[in-house]
Amino acid sequence: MPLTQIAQFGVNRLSILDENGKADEKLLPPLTPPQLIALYIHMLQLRIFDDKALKLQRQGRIGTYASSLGQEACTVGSAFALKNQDWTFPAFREHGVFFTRGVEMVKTLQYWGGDERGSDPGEGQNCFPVSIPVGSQPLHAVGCALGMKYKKRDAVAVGYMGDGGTSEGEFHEAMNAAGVFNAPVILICQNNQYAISVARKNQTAAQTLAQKAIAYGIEGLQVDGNDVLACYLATSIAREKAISGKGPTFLEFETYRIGDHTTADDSTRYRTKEEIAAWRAKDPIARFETFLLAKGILSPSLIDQIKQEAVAKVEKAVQAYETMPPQKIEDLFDHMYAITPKDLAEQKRAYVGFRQTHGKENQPDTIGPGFP
Ligand SMILES: Cc1ncc(C[n+]2csc(CCOP(=O)(O)OP(=O)(O)O)c2C)c(N)n1
Repeated sequence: MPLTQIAQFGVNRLSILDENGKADEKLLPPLTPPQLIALYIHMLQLRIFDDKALKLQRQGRIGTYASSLGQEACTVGSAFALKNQDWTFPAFREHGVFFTRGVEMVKTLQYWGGDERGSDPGEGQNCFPVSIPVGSQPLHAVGCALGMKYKKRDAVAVGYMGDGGTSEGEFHEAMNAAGVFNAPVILICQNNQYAISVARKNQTAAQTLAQKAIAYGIEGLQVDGNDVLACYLATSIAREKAISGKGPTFLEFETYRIGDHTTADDSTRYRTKEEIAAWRAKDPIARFETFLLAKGILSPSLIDQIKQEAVAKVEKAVQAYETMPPQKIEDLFDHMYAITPKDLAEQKRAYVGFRQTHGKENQPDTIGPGFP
């Protein structure tokens, strides 16, 4: 029996804007100047929000926080390609998805401040809350996509994860189910090169993460994750494909986490200054700004105005967060399920009973924003 090659595969990479902000004109997505400016505004607002959130954490005004510094193009670009009826399933570094889809910034502050109400995105927002278990989001997204397919909805589901998420069993179950059942789903991996201190090369022996799709019979594409136009275009094409019944796509957005994993991490223990500097030079906002300036879509005075407005918006969200009436402790039990299961109802009854028996002196009625 001869050894015969029976299949051949390749992995493509999409990049539109280079590191100097020069675009491959043939690949430019059909976005109008106001849409391009909106993309820029979203990225800048996210960066300013991140900066403020880190300071709030250091001052004890929110809890642990996961920064998305350097990854703005991934979340903003992909979310900008979605429609209101689509569903998103974020991990914990996707604040940009919430903001771009119109969820108020105060919700993200509440979430990281330990206020359960921050997990409710508000009326009409098809955004699932943060899901902390690594790699859980793809399964949630595939399940939702299959539900929508069954109900013949004109919508897609998008599940986000990090590079570490692609090593979890759930990721592989989700990819398999997505392929077999032709789910209208887009799975997006923000490959920011590290899962806390585990470097990408110690995470998997695969040459790319995009190629993981091949094994499941679905399309995988690597995208320059610091190029907002590429992130937008790849997601738009994947969306069209899913909506027209042509199935799922797995997108690897190759990017870099400039900050620490969270405010509880010290990345100087496992990364070099040189590596961070090399990625800073690929900054997604700077290159897009250069592109927009060269096209005459942005001007220095407009940039100043956008910055000022972004700072004001973030400050307003902080004020709303810090002046909000505190949540009732009982609320913790109320927002998890549409119909409260028996054991959770029992926990709530036990808690309320405990407070009645032991008095209120050592038991606060409410949880305020921030941490004591
Ligand atoms: C199932 C599970 N195991 C471990 C953790 C602890 N943990 C939190 S974040 C993280 C690393 C995640 O890395 P990655 O998926 O690459 O996402 P990134 O933080 O880089 O955005 C780990 C191991 C967790 N949250 N869930």
